[in-house]
Amino acid sequence: MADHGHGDRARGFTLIELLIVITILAGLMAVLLPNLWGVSESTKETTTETTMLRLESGCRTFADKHGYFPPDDLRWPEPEKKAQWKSDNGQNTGIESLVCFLSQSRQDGQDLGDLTNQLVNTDKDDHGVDLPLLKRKDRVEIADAWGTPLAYFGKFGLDRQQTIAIDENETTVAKAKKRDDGRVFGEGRGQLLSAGRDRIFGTADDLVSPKN
Ligand SMILES: [Ca+2]
Ligand SMILES: [Ca+2]
Ligand SMILES: [Ca+2]
Repeated sequence: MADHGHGDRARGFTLIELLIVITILAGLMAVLLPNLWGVSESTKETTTETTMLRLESGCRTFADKHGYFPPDDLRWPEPEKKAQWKSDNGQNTGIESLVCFLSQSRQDGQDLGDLTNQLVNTDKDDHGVDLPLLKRKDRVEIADAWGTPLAYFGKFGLDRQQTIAIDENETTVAKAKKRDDGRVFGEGRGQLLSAGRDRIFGTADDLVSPKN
């Protein structure tokens, strides 16, 4: 009987110890996980903003050379220049157009070839011809760090909503983000917009460039 009682106490003690350990671990996770989550989310924000700044600088280089900002409709504004590529399916057109125009020459734009992880093609379309710098036919767009294609509104397209393909089966609509005074960010230049961590356009976590 005595042994039996001792055994019960030993088992009970082990269970209590186990519970304490579980409680401590749960407490640690509750403290640490949101921090780790927060760090990775802010890293993604930084990555996305860096990409947008780079595209913005590409836009300025392009504008210095051509006298206008890259179009968001895959059409050359100069009537004598005729696009060699196919017309678009109406999805991701703004950002596809930006990639296309920045990729025409290194002097006029930016070689985006090293953005491998961010070059996506969620609407699975193609140009029909190779882009000069990227040397690929698929009509790629640039995604933010959460995998949603960025929206690019050109100078004359800031009041036009765009259809963005989240993936092959889901599309959403993006509108240029407005400042508190009701004017759009990037007025007179153009705007880049990320849907942010919630992957929904038009919510508070959206990232915009330029910031004025
Ligand atoms: Ca498209
Ligand atoms: Ca595409
Ligand atoms: Ca959002």
